[in-house]
Amino acid sequence: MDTIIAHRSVDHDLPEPGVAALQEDIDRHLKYSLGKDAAHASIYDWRMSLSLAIRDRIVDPWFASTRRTYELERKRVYYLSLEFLIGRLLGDAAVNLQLDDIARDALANLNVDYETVVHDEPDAALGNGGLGRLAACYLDSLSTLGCPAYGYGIRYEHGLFRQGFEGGRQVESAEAWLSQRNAWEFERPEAAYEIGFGGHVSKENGAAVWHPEETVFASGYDTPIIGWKGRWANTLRLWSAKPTKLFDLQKFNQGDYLAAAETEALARTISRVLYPDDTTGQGKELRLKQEYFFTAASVRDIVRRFKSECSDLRQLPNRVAIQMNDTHPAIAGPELVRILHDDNRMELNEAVDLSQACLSYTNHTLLPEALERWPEDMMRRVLPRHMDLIEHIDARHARQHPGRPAHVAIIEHGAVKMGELAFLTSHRVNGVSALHTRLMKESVFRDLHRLHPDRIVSQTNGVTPRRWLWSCNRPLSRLITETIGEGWVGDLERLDTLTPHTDDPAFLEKFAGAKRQNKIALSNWLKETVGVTADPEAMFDIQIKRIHEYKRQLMNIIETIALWAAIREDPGADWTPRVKIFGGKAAPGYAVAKEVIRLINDVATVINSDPVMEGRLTVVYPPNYNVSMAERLIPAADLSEQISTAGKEASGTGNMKFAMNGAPTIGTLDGANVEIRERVGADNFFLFGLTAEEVERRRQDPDHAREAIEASPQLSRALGLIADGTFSPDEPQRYHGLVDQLYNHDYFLVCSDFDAYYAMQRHVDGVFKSRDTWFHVAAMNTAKVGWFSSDRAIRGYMEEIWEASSAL
Ligand code: NBG
Repeated sequence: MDTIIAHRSVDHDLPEPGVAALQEDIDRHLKYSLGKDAAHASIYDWRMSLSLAIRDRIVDPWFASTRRTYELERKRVYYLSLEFLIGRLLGDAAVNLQLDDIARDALANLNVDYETVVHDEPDAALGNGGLGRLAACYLDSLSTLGCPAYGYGIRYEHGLFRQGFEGGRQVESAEAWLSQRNAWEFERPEAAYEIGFGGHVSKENGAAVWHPEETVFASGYDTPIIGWKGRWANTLRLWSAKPTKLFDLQKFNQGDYLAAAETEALARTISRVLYPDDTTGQGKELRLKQEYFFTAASVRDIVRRFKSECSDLRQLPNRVAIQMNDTHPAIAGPELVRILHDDNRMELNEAVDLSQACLSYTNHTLLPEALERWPEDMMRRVLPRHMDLIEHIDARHARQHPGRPAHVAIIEHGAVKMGELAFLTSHRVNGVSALHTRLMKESVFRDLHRLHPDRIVSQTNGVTPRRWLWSCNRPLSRLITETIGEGWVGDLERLDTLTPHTDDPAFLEKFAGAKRQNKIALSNWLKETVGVTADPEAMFDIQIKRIHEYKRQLMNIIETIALWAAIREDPGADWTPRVKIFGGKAAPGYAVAKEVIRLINDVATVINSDPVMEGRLTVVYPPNYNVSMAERLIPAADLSEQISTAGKEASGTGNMKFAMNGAPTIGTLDGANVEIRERVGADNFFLFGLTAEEVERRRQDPDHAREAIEASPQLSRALGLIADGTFSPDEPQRYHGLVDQLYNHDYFLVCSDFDAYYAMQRHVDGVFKSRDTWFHVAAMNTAKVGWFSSDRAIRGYMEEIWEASSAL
C-alpha cells in the first residue's frame, strides 16, 4: 500500500491523507455504517461509504471554523433563501478537499469506478433555476473566503419535478432525492422551533401576545459546506416541518381527533414540495406558510445564537447580517421586530431600526408577475401580529416621508406588496447586474429610490469556478493550470494571464483539443441517453435555462426552422454544421412555455429524420435538465445562447459559465451579458437585437410584429411552415395559437429581433469556419471572465452590504 501515494502536482495546505487511509475509511464505512460486505456492495453502498469517509474529513475543519468564529466574536452572515439548487455534493466536497484523485485511486483499488459512483448521487434540486443556483454558488464562495455564514432554507422532501417527454410534450413526475439516505446531513433534533400560524393577538401587561391557532415544529438538518482547499466550512441549515406532538395530544384528549390529524397533515405538507415556479407570485396560502415557516425558524435560530454570545440586543447589527434572497423571506423584518419588541420588550421604533440595520434584500427580477403580493385578508388570517407590525412600519414610513407617492405603500388595494416590504425593512437593496440595478431604480423602485437614494446598490452575480470550471471541465482546467499555474481556482481573475496565449497557435490547438474531448464525451452521452447522433465536428450551439417567453427559446427554434428551409433550398452550399441543443423545464401551469417545448421536439423529429440534414443540422432536447446535465453540456458548448428580450433577464448566470468554458455568446444587451461583453471585448461577443430602451419604444408601435414578419422572408417562411402543420402533420392546427400570438401580440419582440438574430447566426457560421479565429475568440472568453467568479461577488456583498470580514 505504501507505494500507492497521491500523485497530485498542486500545492495544498491539507495534511496528505493518502489513498491508503481513504481506502481504509471507505472499507470501514462499508462494513460498519452500511453493514455490507465488499463482495455484495452495490454502487449505492460504495457511494455512501465514500461520501461518509469524505464527510468525516469535513467535520474537523467545520468545528474549527465554528470555534474560530466564536473566539473572534465575528459577525455572521445569514443567507435566507427559499431555494438552494445545490446539485450533487460528493464531487464538490472531494474537489474542495483536494481528494478527488485520491478517491479515484482508492476506489480503483477496490475495483470501483469513481465517476460511476459520483454520478450515482441524486441531484439535490431544491430550487427552480438561477436564483437557487446562485444561492448554492454563494455558499461555496462564503466558505472559500472564510466568511462566517449560515445558509437557511427548506429541506423539501421533493425537489423540482422530473421532466419527461411523451409525444414531445412535457410530463412531470415527483422527484424523490430523499428516498435514499442523504450522506451529507446531520439531523439536529435540538434545533427545533415551534412555528405558529393564524389565531389572534391579545394585550397582556401592555404587550402584544400572539396566540397562534396551529403550530408546527421546524427541525434543523445541517449540511457542512467546505470551501476551496478545506480551509473553512460553513453550515447549510435546512428546516423540515414536523407535527407538534404535544399540542396534538391535547386536542386528541379533548376528543377533537380531526384537528389533531390536521396539524399532522399541515406539518408534513409545509416542507413537502418546492413550488415549481420561479417567475410568478404564488397566490397560495401554503406558499405563504412555507415562507413564514423557514424565515421564522431561521430568525429565531439567529437570535438564539446571538444571545448565547451577547446579552445586549442592541449589538445585533454588529454580529448579524441577514440577506433576503428575493422577497420570499421578506417576513423576516416583521418577525425580527416581533421578537425584539413583543418577546424582548424593546421599544417598537428601536426594534424597527435595529432590524433594518441587520437586513438587506436582493431583487432578482423586474417581471411584474413575479413580484410577490399577498391578499391582505389572507396575510391577516395567517399572520395577524405581523400584519399589525407591517401597518406600523408602513405608517411610520408615511409619517417620515409626508407626501410620499401612494403606491410606495406596503399595503395597497387590499394587497401586501412584498417588494415594498423588503425594501422598507432593509438597509441595502441590490440588483444582480449593472443594467438590472439601473432599471430597478428607474422602474419598480423608482419612487422608493428617490426617497432613499443610497439604499440600492449593484452586485453583479457570479458563479463558483470550482464547480463550473475546475471540476466540470478537467481537460480545460488542466490546460489552464499547465499554462498559468494553479492559483486561478481561488483567484479567478488570474485567468487574465492567459491573454497572451490566445494568440499562440500551439496553445489554441490544445484549447481546441480540450473542447473536442468534451464534445466527444457529450456526443457519446447523447447517443446513449436520447439516441441522437451529434457530430463533434459540428458547432454545438446550446440554450439551457427555464423555458420562458422572455428567454425566447421560441426565437431560437424559429431560427432553426429558417435555417433548415435555407439548407433544403441549397444543400450544396458550404453550410457550417450545427447541433442545436436545448435543455430546460417549463412551470407545469405555464401553457405557452409547454407549447414551445412541444414545438422544439416536433421540429427535432422532422429535422433529424430529414436525410438532407445529415452532417448539416441536428436538434437535440435531452429531457430533465438539471445541475448535473449542465455540468456535461457547458464544457462541450461552442456557442452560448443568451437571447432574452433586453430588459427582462435580471442577470443570467449560465452566460458566465459558458464564457468561462470557452463558449462565446450570441446575445442581446441584457442582464450580465452587457458586462460580459465589456470584459471579453466586443469582437469576442456576437451581439444583436434591440436595447432595453429600443424595446420599450418598439412596443409603442401596435403593428410591430406584423411589420417585422412582412419585412422578413425568412421569418414569414418559418412561421408559414409552423402554421401549415409541417412539424405536426397529424394535427396541422397544433401551433396556430402560438403563431397568432406572434402576429398579433408578440410582447417579447421575437419578430422584431428575428432578422438581426438570423444574420448574426450566419456571421457566427462564418467565424466558426475559420478555426484560428474561432478558438482565439473562445479562449479570450475564458481569459477575460475571471471577474464573474462568485468569490468576487461575495467580496462585494461583504464590503458593501454586510460589513463582514473573513475569519481566515
Ligand atoms: C433570476 C433571474 C436571472 C438571475 C437569477 C439570479 C428569479 C426570480 N430570477 O436573470 O431571472 O440570474 O435570478 O440572480 O429566479
